Amino acid sequence: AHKFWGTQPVPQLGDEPPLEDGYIEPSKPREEVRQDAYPLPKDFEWTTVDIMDPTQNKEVHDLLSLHYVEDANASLRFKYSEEFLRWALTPPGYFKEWHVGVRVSANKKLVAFIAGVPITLRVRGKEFAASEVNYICIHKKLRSKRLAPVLIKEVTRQINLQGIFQAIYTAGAVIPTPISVCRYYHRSLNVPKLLAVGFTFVPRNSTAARMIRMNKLPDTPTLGVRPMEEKDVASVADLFARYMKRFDLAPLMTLEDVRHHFLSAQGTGTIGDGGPGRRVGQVTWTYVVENPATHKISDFFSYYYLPSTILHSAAHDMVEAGYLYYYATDVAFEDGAEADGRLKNRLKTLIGDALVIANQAKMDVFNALTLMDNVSILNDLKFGPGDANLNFYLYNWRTAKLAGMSDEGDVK
Ligand code: YNC
Ligand code: MG
Repeated sequence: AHKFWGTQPVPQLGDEPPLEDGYIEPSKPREEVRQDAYPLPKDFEWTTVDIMDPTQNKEVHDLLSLHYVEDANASLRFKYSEEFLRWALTPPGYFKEWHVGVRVSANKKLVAFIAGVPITLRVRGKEFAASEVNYICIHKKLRSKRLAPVLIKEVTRQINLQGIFQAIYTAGAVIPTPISVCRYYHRSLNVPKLLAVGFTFVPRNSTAARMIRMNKLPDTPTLGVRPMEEKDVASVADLFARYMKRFDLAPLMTLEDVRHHFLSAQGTGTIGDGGPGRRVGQVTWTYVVENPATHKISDFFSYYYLPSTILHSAAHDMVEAGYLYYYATDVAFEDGAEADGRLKNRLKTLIGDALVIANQAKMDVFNALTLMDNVSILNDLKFGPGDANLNFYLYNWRTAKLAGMSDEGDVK
């Protein structure tokens, strides 16, 4: 049934769980990787997108703004900012050649895109260099013409040319074969606006006033959090590495990676310059708790700002959304902290503070997936389940289904 995915080195539906983790196809020396680009339909040509060039950055932004992911009812569409795309596509060691575009030959209009970035993964006990592939987008007028497989093969070729033969990717679409399925959860912040645009509804047994009261947040965080600074990079990197050992699938980050992912997209100027609680061009909010005695970072959280365009509401044109990114706490390493609920309580306070900071930055809603330790705190922090799932995939790597991220129906 999957004309393309049936040909790719991914576990096929119905495959037995593997006896041992590892690649599906062996890596090839560079000279054995296909050297010429895959053919495109006539009238189209490949382009390497230079995301650091403001004009090309805006071309990708504009393509995605009109043609990227929508929710099931086509009422919202992700609107990645130019700053977000520049940040997401330029981690340390990125390759420009992995940012693959398709243009109309006649007028050079950008009509399709796909991107990879380098990442180091640990899956269970094994660590390997991989790529993270995202942002596949085809202009609506060019859909269902089997262009997606060509884009995927071309980005794979570019990645292979750099000696990388594994990838991780996520999608709402179900294809062969998810290693895990997560559900989106939403925490309302700006209840009147979410009601006005139909993102949430007043249940029969409630009122708008009661919903506003229920979702009200304190004005100030509970823990002494402050924005992460350059001096925190080593301490955050160490805490992050230790905390991520809790999970079967995690990225490994160098100091440069930590600086990029948590510090480099905090915008310019001081908080407030970009509107309440925001710097100009701010994409991520990373906050830390510093131990006053040791000056080590005991906790941190990070979230990113990804608005969506509202496709048919007269009242508002955007939903301002924060997405929970990574976090960690030292409490996880205290004896018995998981068993006696101390870890859960600390995470509730820490992510509760993320909600306060996101509310100050005028986010309308705060989103999280059922991964990491999120499931333990989502209900208490008044997140509710959404309609959408996010499927996780590995390319050319076998491993059994991952526990730790909740499967459908398994969400507590
Ligand atoms: C998808 N999202 O099954 P079969 S998430 C992967 N990811 O192939 P056509 C997808 N494959 O089943 P269209 C996919 N969606 O026949 C569809 N497919 O084997 C498969 N939407 O191609 C599909 N962005 O060109 C089928 O479909 C084949 O014109 C059909 O294009 C699809 O970025 C798409 O949702 C998604 O722009 C581009 O609908 C288009 O419909 C679109 O006829 C709106 O394609 C935007 C959107 C998806 C966001 C994402 C993750 C991408 C992962 C790609 C796979 C990477 C593999 C790893 C590379 C290895 C590197 C190494 C080493
Ligand atoms: Mg197509």
